[in-house]
Amino acid sequence: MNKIALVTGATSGIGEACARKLAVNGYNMIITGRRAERLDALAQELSALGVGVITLEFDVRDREAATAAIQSLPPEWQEIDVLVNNAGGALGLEPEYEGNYEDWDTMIDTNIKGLLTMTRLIVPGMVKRDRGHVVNIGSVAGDAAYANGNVYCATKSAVKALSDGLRIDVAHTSVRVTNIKPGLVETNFSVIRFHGDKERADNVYKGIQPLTGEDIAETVYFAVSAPAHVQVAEILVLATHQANGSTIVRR
Ligand code: NDP
Ligand code: 8X3
Repeated sequence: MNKIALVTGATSGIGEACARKLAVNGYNMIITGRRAERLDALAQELSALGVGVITLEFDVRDREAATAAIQSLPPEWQEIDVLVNNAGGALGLEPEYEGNYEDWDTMIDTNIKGLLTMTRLIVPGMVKRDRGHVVNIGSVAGDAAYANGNVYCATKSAVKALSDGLRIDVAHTSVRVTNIKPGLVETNFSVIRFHGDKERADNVYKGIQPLTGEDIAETVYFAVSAPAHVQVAEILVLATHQANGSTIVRR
């Protein structure tokens, strides 16, 4: 059987592009997300490439659902080689002292606790098999806070800490851990951040050529396809006229 990759949040943006990139390169795919119809459409497309595909519809914030989903996999599909912890996002862009409690909870529960749940479910098998790769999708936002980014930036700092911590905890095995830290990537990210305000979302990418989900998938695959003795610990990928989370030159 080909190697198996599981991508969370494969229904859109970076996750969808990662699923395509891995499938094109022969991985059997487990694609997850909350929107079943989008998972089904992607499954059809990837199956046509000749790889096996399983869709799992669950919310990464729901530990019981995540556990049941992983346990529902046929035994040979539970031997996951690559876990891409991608599901996540931002909600709101306000001063910390004016933020919305619900938005905070959603970001913390998804970006930190959801990622941890998936790690806890899948990494024990990797450790046992002495083989595997965890790719966490962090962000430039985790390197330094930017104005009004507060809680989102904190969740991505947590992704960095959790990636670094996991790398230490599996260092006695051949399991590798990579934190990919994208800058501005044009996906559905900003539409969700601004609660559906498309015009405000479009403004985020005005005057600068943003990255695409495919650009990030390339970096994920670079890390995953490196020789077994090479552990790509982190990759920071920015748009060309972006210097960090705050400095973006629009022309
Ligand atoms: P999108 O909004 O396009 O995609 C987000 C994906 O996450 C969707 O597939 C969505 O699936 C999934 N998701 C969100 N919440 C949940 C949940 N509770 N349970 C399961 N799946 C969930 O955004 P991106 O592709 O841009 O974002 C992907 C990751 O990349 C995020 O972690 C984001 O923080 C990070 N990132 C994005 C950057 C950008 O500029 N776009 C830059 C740096 C990092 P569904 O709705 O079907 O559940
Ligand atoms: C997403 C990139 O700069 O909007 O993590 O936070 S940014």
